[in-house]
Order: sequence, then structure tokens, then C-alpha cells
Amino acid sequence: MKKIVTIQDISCFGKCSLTVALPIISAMGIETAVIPTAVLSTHTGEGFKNYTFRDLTSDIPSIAAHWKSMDLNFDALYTGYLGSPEQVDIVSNFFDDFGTNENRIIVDPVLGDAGRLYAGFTKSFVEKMKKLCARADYIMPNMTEVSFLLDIPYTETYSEEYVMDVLRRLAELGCKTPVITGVHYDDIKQGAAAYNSENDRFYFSFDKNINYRFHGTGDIFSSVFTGACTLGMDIQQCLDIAVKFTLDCIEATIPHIDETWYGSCFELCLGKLIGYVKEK
Ligand code: PXL
Repeated sequence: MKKIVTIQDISCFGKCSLTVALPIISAMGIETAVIPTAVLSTHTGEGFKNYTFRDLTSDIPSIAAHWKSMDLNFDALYTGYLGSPEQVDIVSNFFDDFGTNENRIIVDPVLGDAGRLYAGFTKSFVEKMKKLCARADYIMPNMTEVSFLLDIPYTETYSEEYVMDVLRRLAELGCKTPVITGVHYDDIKQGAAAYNSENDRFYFSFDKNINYRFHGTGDIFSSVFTGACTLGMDIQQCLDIAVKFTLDCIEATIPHIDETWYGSCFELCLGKLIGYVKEK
């Protein structure tokens, strides 16, 4: 059985980070160990304020030391939302301890959305995140995160040539295969694009564009992509399954917007995800 470890926060209410990654990757038939980086009462996105934040940075080295003493190893190391610049350094040490020639490192550089950094993030955090991306096999930024990682202006309108150019520049940060999420050239299609710098090939996957934004869809995409690549799917298959499932979740949420404005109804789609994995 495949086994991964995911390192990100627990937002106790709000459907993102660990409360999304754990059920999704488990549904794909992969054992999912977790290192919670912080406990928040809710996520920090739109609609919530006065949330609590308990930093768990100092727990990470002792969890890693205990696991090292047991000789644990993982098929993938997958990071999401990290709470502070110090935490990024500690996660980098975790990669030193648990990275091997066989396993994959997947970094979702959670920084912001809609052109803005999430609450509490600063330029120095972005600089640390760039360094973590350099260590990854795959990174999965959205266009906002791309603009911060590359120090370029955020734009909502762009061409395929632009996407290919920024993918190359993301690879120059040091990551083998950058993947950009939420790519759209018009209002009709939306999807993701990837660049494998080892064979200089680009990959694209598009499906219907739905004009709604729900919190946590980036975490859904990254979790499915991580699961798919851990199961040995190729880049195109990973993009296709992650784009399709993210769209399923967005569509499933629309009838429930009033009750779950803070996240997507991915729970209603887990059966479909299990089906997609069986088909591959
Ligand atoms: O979905 C990314 C995410 C994860 N965790 C926390 C967040 C966010 C985005 O806002 O606030 C705590």
C-alpha cells in the first residue's frame, strides 16, 4: 500500500488543508500520515474573522525524530499551508530527513488568491516559500501565487504563451515540474498546465469553466494530484483527474452555497473519485 505524509494546518472549521487532504488521499486508497503545522478555529479566508491560531512549529522536529527512530518512510512528502517563515525552514529539514531518490516532494505554495496574499503572510514568507519550491518535484501555485513567486504583476488575462513562459520561469526556481492551477483564457474553459523541465514538455488539461470561486479548491486539486502521482499516473493523467474532480466539487457545491459559503461540498463527490482511480 502507498503511504504519504502531508504537512499542513488543521482549520477546525472551514473545509480546507488537512480536513480536505486526509479524506481525499485516503479515498484514493493511500495511507495518509499527517503533521499538523497549526490549529486554527477556522481558515483565514473571506468570511471568517477573530479566528484562533496555535502554532505547532516546535512539535515538528520531535515528530520527525520519533519517526526517524522507527525508520518510517513515505512514497510522497506533500506540504500545504505553512504558518510562519520558521516553519518553512523546519519543513525543509524534514525533506532532508525523509526525502529519498524514490519518493516525491510536492509543495503547494499556499500564499494567496485573487491577486492578494492571505492574512498574515509577508514578503519574507514568500522568499522562504521560493526556497522550499526549489526542493520540490512538483509545485502547484495558482496565478496569484505565481505572481508572488516570480515577482511579477498579477494579471487575470493572459495567453497560453504567457502560461508557458511562467512555467519555464517557475522551473528555474529549481522545481522539476511546476503545475499552475485555475488557468483560463476565457469564460468557457478552466483547468491546469504543467511543464516537465526534464524532457521540456508542456501538459494542459481543461474542462468547463464555472463562474464561482469556492475556498479550498486549490487544496482539493493538490490532494488529488498528489494521490494520482503517488499511484504512478503520468503527468497528463494526474492533471486530468485533478481538474475533473475539482470541477465535480464546484458543481456539487452550487446548490448548497447558502449553507457552505466557506468551502466546497467535496464530500458529495468522493464516490466519483474512487471510481476515477479504479478506471485508471
Ligand atoms: O486553502 C488554503 C488555506 C489553508 N489553511 C488556512 C488558510 C487557507 C487559505 O486561506 O487560511 C489556514
